[in-house]
Amino acid sequence: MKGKKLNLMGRVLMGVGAIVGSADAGEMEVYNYSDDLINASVVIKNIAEANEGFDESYDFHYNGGNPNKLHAYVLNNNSDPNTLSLDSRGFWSISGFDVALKANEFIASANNKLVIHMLDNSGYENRNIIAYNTKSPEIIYPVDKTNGAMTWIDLPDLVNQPAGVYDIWRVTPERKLAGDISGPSSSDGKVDICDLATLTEEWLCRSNPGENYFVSDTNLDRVTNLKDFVSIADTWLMDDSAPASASESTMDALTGSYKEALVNEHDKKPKKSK
Ligand SMILES: [Ca+2]
Ligand SMILES: [Ca+2]
Repeated sequence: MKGKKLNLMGRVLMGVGAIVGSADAGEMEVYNYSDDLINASVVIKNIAEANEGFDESYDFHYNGGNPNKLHAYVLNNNSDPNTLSLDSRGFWSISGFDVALKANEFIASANNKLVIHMLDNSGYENRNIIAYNTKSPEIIYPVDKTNGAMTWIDLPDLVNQPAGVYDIWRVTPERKLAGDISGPSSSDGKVDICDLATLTEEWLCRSNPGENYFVSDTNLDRVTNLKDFVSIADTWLMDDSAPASASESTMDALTGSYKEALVNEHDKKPKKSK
């Protein structure tokens, strides 16, 4: 019962946070940049009310009139793909924006950079913004979250580049702590009973492609289950402002015993019934 009360309070706080924060959404502009050519860019935002997929209110399709040799847009898997020049997600969303870099026509020679301009970092307090080329996701580029900062990533020169998409970069506002799913707006930098309560409330909930993810779906597989519990367990009692290693011990015991219990469940010999 106590857990349920906490849970409801958490949801109310989240709702209030969403309303308060609706005018303060994070915003970045991502440039397909070259010193040698006119540049192209796309805007990506997190807005409290926005949907995971395309929504009329917050997303805009590319108008088709781009005269530039370079183009950048967000791939949209929900509607009219390849054309979003502004893509928005809910404040709480941790799903990545796939930015396509495209040559509109043959390019004989030009240098090339990906530039991420932080226009408004509000709402990203407990996030790390990262970027990577989907061809080499193991190489992570941290994005400078300072308001007005520009993160420059050198790309190979374009040489005899045919027209078409030549790279797809993913820009993701990931949580600093994987289990930090609840807080006043989307998260609060701590992993505690409130996060566990949200997980409990959404346990085994599923979402469909194009719909918003449940906030507790930490690995974006569209179901809240043991894998998401592990995200909370692995970051239990951690605090952004505290050294990461200082708070692991308490939950280690719980995680350990929980995992052990699961293993034992498999290995357990059936008890004899009288
Ligand atoms: Ca939290
Ligand atoms: Ca999940």
